[in-house]
Amino acid sequence: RNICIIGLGYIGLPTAAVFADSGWNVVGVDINPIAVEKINRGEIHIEEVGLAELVKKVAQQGSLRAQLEPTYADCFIIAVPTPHNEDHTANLDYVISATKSILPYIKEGNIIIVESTIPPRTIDDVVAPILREQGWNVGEDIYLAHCPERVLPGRILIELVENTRIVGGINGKSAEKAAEVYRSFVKGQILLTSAVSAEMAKLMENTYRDVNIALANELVKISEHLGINALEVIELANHHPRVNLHLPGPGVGGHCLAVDPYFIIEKAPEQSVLISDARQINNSMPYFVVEQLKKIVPDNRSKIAVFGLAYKGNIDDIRESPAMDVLNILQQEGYRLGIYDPHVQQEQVNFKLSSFEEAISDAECILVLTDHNEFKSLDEQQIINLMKQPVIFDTRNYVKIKNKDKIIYYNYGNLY
Ligand code: SAJ
Repeated sequence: RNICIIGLGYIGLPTAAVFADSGWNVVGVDINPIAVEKINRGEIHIEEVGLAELVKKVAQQGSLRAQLEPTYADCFIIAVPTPHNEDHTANLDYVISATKSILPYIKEGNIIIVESTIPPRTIDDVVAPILREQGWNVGEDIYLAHCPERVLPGRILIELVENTRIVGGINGKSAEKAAEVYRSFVKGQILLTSAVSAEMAKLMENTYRDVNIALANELVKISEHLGINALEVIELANHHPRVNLHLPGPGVGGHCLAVDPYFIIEKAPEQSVLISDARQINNSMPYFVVEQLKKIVPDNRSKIAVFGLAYKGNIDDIRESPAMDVLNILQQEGYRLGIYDPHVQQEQVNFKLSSFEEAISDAECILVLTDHNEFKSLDEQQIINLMKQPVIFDTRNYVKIKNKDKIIYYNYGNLY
């Protein structure tokens, strides 16, 4: 059986490799000629655990081949990015052009699957009409479904196989046909539904997390105002069997949680009150962090050591990272900065990164913004020796301090 996968990025390439390893003859399509050449040589252009070995294997055995243009196949999978516009609305240009690119190759009986994250009703209102314009009776002559990806970077190859998969068809027959495709390798459950429910379920998973984090962040603001230890409150409340307050922090980053809720808001702005407020609360956290820091270090001629740029721990991804916002605000306030992130490379940013020692030298506060493993236990002797005053403000409640008598430690539990 032949499958053609459009988009060979973080989702498309692992998906293509897994299909190629499960008995399918796979053609991967990407507009990037460097990616195409590399994959055909059995190499990869992105980093993901286990992917290099798998791509090498399937490229060598000939079951995965990459090219710049689509070709005839039994099934087409669209896995292109959905960037967002300035006003946070979804930019569907890639999804639309990918759909149009396969039109000349579609034959009766083909299955077309969109994996890209899309606003609710996109399959019904945007993708299906493009196919209908070509004269296809969608759902009868050809089948159309949305099967959102929900894998976690670093565990993609495992989660692709083991996670539950949502398969949303434009009609029941389409869902059934698309589910058959995934049954070739998915060990998790396959849940059949409508396209619009699949679109909404994917977005709500990330929105659920975003709203819950906003609740925790709001608790921190309330507690700071009233003189309450927010972290203790979370600890206590979470002993209740049906309560799971999330972790507060400097804000919410990444290209999923900080982006996907807007795809719901754009379609139903008047109804999305809570979702929209949650976004605002999380977006306000970098300002809150700087306000608190100003109480600790009021003199803006001081040096601050900023620890962590990545949007979460142990990754190098700085997309939508709240740490970048904190950095900008601190710069506007006039503070001198030493910036340290052991996971981020100098080429990724247009300002200078420092070593641990450089960053803390002469600094009056270490501001922890990311929960990297390296920050759990810091070299306290160096902190005591090199800093102007040994103070830490830990927005993640992550650092463990041994010399409690020598180092002043603030987190969201003792802001008052
Ligand atoms: N964060 C908090 N407090 C928390 C949990 C997270 O402040 O209690 C912050 C993190 O620091 C980070 C942001 O939220 O800045 C997002 O991190 P995350 O680990 O929650 O999620 P992502 O964006 O790395 O991946 C999510 C996952 N979705 C869910 O867990 C529902 C993943 O399974 C999805 O595949 C991915 O989005 C996606 O591609 O949509």
